[in-house]
Amino acid sequence: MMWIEDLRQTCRDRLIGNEIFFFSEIDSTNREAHDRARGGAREGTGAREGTVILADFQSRGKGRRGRSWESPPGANLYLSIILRPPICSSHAPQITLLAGVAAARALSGVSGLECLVKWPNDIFLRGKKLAGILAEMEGEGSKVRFVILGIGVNVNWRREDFPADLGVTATSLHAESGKEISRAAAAAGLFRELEKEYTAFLREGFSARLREEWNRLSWINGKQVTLSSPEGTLSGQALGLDTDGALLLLDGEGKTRRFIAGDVSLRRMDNDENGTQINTDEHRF
Ligand code: BT5
Repeated sequence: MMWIEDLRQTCRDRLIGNEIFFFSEIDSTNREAHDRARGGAREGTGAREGTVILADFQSRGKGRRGRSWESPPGANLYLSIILRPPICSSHAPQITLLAGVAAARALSGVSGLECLVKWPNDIFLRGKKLAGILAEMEGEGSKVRFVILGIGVNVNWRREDFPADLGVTATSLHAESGKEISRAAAAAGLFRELEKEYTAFLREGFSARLREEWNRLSWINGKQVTLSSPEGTLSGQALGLDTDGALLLLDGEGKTRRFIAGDVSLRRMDNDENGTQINTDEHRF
């Protein structure tokens, strides 16, 4: 496909996208990236950092917790990036947050529309899900061996082609702008912003600047949300990120509560600006 060649040209001197493996059809780019990151016994250490697996169609696109990602051909971006950050496993979830900031910025840039982050792994546009992030880590002791950063973006998906169950909750750049958007340009912008945030993260860790940027782009800050975690559910006002990336919530008694690693889910019961009700989203940080 032509657009892959354009993308390869744009990214050939960069860290992210230096090597791009393209599949017209695959089960899941995260699965493929995982296998390549591990490498076979004979290949030694596995694929290098920044390697991208990109597909036109996924037959078993993955969401979190066994959920699936709708991945029709010819319209969208499904990609996975191999990262090898020298960090503690406990900090790996911060990569989802930095990727959210990078993706929101890149997708706003390419579409001219306001794309926002929703804790911990969604990109929202006009109150609907535009993109999802699935970061899967493999550890070695307490350190990260590699992270597979998977991102699915609805780019040129026509609204009339959405499956019925996503009709209300999902959107695409085309559905909101009415314009065909170049997948090569969207991917190139995404890789550029990701590389910027990722290299800053390697230098500075999860910095105050990154946290403020996330908060500025947050779709939920200031809103009433309900979070479900293994300890139960809690409704409150989303205050934004704590210094480590945990979500802060102001409960009914005026106490600030932290939500961090483990099985945290988020449920929104109030109506968003468009009057759509979204009450079954689940999230794990
Ligand atoms: C996510 O999961 O949002 C992570 C999605 C990651 C997909 C990428 S594509 C490239 C890479 N390779 C993979 O195999 N996966 C990654 P989660 O937060 O669990 O959300 C999943 C839920 O989003 C589903 O249960 C649906 O409700 C909804 N959904 C499914 N497909 C969608 C789509 N194309 N657009 C918007 N929402 C969708």
